[in-house]
Amino acid sequence: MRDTITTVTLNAAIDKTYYVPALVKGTVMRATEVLSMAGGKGVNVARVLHQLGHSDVVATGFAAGYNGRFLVDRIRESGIGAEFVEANGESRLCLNFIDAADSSSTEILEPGPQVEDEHIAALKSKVSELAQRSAVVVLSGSLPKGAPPSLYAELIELVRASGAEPFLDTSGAPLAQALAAKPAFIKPNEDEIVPLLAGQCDGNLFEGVKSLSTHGIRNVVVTLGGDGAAAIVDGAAYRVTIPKLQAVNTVGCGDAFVAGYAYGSSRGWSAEACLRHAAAAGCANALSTVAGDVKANDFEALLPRITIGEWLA
Ligand code: TA6
Repeated sequence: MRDTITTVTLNAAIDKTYYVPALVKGTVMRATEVLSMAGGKGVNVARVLHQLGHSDVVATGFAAGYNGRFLVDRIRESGIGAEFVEANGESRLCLNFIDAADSSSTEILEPGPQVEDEHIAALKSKVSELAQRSAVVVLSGSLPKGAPPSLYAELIELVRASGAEPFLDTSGAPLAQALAAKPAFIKPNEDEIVPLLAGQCDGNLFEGVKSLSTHGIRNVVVTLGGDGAAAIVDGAAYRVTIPKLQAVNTVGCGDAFVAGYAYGSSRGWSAEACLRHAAAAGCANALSTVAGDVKANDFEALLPRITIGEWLA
């Protein structure tokens, strides 16, 4: 029985969240609170898995320079294994400005360091090694400069060859290229899936998701923000409804959703149970001040408020 869940963050970051009284372009604003966390989508997934009670979590990816050392130290301090490949330059900062007036979030995401062929080769062998003891390997986020758009497809093949389930959460060209490698799970939001379906299925979301599912992707979930999610898992269609919430910070909700799903999937749970756990984690993240953070009491209170029904075409 494999207990490890590995997360791969190729473009890890320090996530900085600035709370400002009102965000007004072209003015000087003073932050009332600033929070810094180890981040990037896969790191957030790792943290939430650990908070949900999965003790054997390892985070890998590229880490560079002073920022890379900061984030590896923070990950280890939180009880998560960190086995990053060192790259040149500096890991990036991702900035999130939360406007207290309307709780809206404005993000500025740096492009990240340049990675070279030798780093990519080292990363591939690290992912293969970790996948051999993992139930699930979650691949998340954008690619750093120098990484080919085919990299996720190559990693999916490696993960599958090592006997683990490859989960993928990315967008744009890296997602489009990775679909042919048939990840076990994808979670685009509506904006991310529409370009993938351009010219197909007459823009019909249900038909689009169904076509991805019939092409060998076992778990296709589309997150719909405050409207919950829709999914096709092993051919069965589900509609996930979530409660109305007073969100504090919605950045990282998708990562928490992936963590909840991986938690259930690694335990062999039903699609309904995985979706419920995922949606409760995603909602709980919205109640925290920082990205990729789920408080146990919020999560427990939200679980019974998630409804899983049938998704009707
Ligand atoms: O999902 C939220 C978030 O993880 C932020 O914390 C930030 O680090 C960002 O996404 C990075 O996304 P990207 O797609 O650029 O890798």
